[in-house]
Amino acid sequence: MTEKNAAPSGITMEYGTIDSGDLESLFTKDRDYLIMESSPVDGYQNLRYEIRFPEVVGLTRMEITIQGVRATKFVNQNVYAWNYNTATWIFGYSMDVRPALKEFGVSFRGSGYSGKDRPIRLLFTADLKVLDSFRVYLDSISIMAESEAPEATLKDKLMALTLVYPWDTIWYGGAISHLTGLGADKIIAEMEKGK
Ligand SMILES: [Ca+2]
Repeated sequence: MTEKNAAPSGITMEYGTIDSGDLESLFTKDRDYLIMESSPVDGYQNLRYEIRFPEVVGLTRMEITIQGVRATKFVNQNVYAWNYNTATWIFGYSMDVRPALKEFGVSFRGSGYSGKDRPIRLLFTADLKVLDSFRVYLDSISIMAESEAPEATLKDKLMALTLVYPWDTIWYGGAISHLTGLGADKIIAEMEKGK
């Protein structure tokens, strides 16, 4: 299991415009804000944008931290993450954004949220049935990503396994047994090849 922190790598506005700041404004909590303004869509003021993060191979969990959030009107901003397995946006959290600065944490667990050539994609949506536009301020956003260590060597994996199963149990009667769980089939295949 490995953990790493990632900063945003891209932003796309679907509804709304960027008033000031840019992607780099989101890297640190420093009162340098990304400020976005809603656009009118079918009688609503709408803000809909996607923020991407670098791919994390073997991602099993992600904790998203959003700091220094405020809006010029009371508005709920929904957060979704794209799941490549189901090809749908998975709802994560509804952020109750106020004119006063707030902080939010959103988590997603499971597979399908990232992988090789599959950046983490987060979607933020907010709409209000009002005439005048509203603005949303974001100071920083970051992800703590937890993954099954793809770079772990066979030895690392076996060392972890031997904590659960002693060697003589694994090499029971000259054959490999008692190996189950994620990646066990690959380990057995490699061990069989090397014996
Ligand atoms: Ca900032």
